[in-house]
Amino acid sequence: MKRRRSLTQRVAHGEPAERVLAERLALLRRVAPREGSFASALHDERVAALLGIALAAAFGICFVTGLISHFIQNPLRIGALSQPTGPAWLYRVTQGVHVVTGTAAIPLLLVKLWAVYPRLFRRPAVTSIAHGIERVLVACLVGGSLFILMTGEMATAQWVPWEFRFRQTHFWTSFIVIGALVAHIGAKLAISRRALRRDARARMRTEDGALRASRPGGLTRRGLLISALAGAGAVVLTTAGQTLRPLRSLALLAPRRPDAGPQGLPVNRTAKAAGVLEASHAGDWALLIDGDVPHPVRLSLDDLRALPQCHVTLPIACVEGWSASARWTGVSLPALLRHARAPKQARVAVESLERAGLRRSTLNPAQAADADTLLALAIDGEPLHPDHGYPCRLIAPNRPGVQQTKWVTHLRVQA
Ligand SMILES: Nc1nc2c(c(=O)[nH]1)N[C@H]1C(S)=C(S)[C@@H](COP(=O)(O)O)O[C@H]1N2
Ligand SMILES: [Mo]
Repeated sequence: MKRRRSLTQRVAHGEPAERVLAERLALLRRVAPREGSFASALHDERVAALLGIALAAAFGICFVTGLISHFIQNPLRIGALSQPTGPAWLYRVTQGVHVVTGTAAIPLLLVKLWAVYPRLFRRPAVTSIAHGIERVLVACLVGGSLFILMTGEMATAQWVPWEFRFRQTHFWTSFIVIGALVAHIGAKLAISRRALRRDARARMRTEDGALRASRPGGLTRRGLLISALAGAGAVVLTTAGQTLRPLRSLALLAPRRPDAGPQGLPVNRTAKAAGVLEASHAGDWALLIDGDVPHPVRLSLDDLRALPQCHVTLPIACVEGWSASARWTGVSLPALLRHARAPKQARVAVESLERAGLRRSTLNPAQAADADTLLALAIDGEPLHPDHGYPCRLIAPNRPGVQQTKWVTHLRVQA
């Protein structure tokens, strides 16, 4: 039997290279998959449309809650308008919902991509300029969604092997994704409507017309849709426990349970890891209040304990999506500022003993003036555990956890 020659051998034997290549391309074209090669009835417009509706809802909620969370953390300063300090629970809710809906979108997106991937093989790939633009937008939508959901998940698990700044990248990519999503919905509206209506009619005619499986006994379209939604529901149930205490025992997928930690509260960074264990327990620890004040003050821990104590119930709400409420006792910040005769409407930089990492955060004038903003000394009447910020930590309404500075030692007033 004659052995088949390789392309290079044939060319070396004098065959024209164009002919050899053209033959090979023709062969590839014959064996390459095309849209029609995927016989499953599950790769279907109605399935794609219904999954699209579920995904658009998840993405929409995730985007809006993400924006609110972003502007709570990074307030827009418009004239004299200051970010409101309430409602106290707002960031907890927006960030909790943001992380849960983003996570639930993952199974929906994967099933949707599986349902539509045969369209990658539709030929011709591009039929007009408008169609070309639509394809590019779909590529942005798919790439952006996969990127934003995967890196978001990794960030909640504190697995950050990249160099870029997560929050900015996450924020800007979300506009690309939502922009491409809106354009995609616009482009597919007519087809989806038709698919949804057509099926309703077909179902009236034949009992099982719309529910047909690709193979007898195989997965039906309804089965696929129910599985995708059940997958998303299972993700919600097994992550929401990181912020909803009653569901905490189900929080299998969540990196945190809201009650696991000293004093019944999770710890993001321990005193040891922050390198402050010694300094926070030193006898000469003091709180310094200075900056733009006529009367800088230095208070020992006993001085702080001797001041009137307030009690507030406020959550620690981490950007990673977990949150937990606690009853805090300490000195209210406006009272401390009055002690130093700080001007009204001042911003206050709150600085930690920690030298690297999250060593300071800033209170805007409204937050600094809010009586519920405390330098907390105790949780549930017990002195703060070293990992929760002993001897004192900031706790203020409607702030992301990263801004609730622990091991505070210095308040710098900025008029
Ligand atoms: N000085 C300092 N304060 C900090 C942190 C930190 O690493 N260093 N972590 C912050 C983050 S990200 C969160 S979510 C909360 C967690 O508070 P907890 O450990 O008392 O629950 O503390 C915040 N305060
Ligand atoms: Mo956090």
